[in-house]
Amino acid sequence: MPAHVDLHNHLRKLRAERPLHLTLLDPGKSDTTTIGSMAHSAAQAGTDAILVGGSTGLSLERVDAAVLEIKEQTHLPVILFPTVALAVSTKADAIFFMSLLNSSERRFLVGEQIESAATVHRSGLQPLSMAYIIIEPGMAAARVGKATPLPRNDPQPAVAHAMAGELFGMRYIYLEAGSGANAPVPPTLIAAVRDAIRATLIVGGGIRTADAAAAAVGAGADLVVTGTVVERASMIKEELQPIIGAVHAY
Ligand code: 1GP
Repeated sequence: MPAHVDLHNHLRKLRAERPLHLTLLDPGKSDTTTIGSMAHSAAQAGTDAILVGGSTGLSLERVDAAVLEIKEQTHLPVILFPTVALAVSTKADAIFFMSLLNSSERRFLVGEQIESAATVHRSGLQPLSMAYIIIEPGMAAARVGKATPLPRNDPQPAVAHAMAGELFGMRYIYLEAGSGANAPVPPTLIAAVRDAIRATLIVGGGIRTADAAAAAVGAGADLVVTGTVVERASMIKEELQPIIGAVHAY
């Protein structure tokens, strides 16, 4: 996507028409060529943007190479979804500049962010401020981020975290069940958070079917993220299309 485009505005305009689907690609799990072909297929299936990130095995070299390859293979916006400052690639269009609100470690609340701030400032990466909130089961994101996942059957803690994120001025709130979760964030929890905030609501983790994607947008998600479904698919375009279709159809 052209460098001068305001991605926040672009997403906002698209969202005014329909919810959005984002594909998460993890350079810690897949090599550069595989990432490129996954991005190509996801673009053909109609995804709206590519997120690049992961919890383990990331280096700047791997993230840079992945971003460049995605840009080679697609015209989609590329947004970094970083865990650590050292993996902040300046080749992307934007960065979810995020705080893991239920982490018990300063490093994931503000430390990595302080470390990467000068790079982000210099880079031309568009910062998209985000409150990252991990819900049970949480998976590697919770383990690596030193977060006790919030309960999935009691919406109140998640609502309070989301409200705090919005009061901080964060424009995006991400409810994360963790990559590979056996169940996604429950629709009742999504709906409770939706009712409490006006910020753009992102939901991901454990969404692998069109029904699950439809349930997330039906409950109020603006953006739905899937990752594992692409990594595991034998025919990415065919398997991703119904999920994206369910998101776009709402
Ligand atoms: C993880 O929410 C994302 O950060 C995606 O999760 O891999 O389970 O789709 P899945």
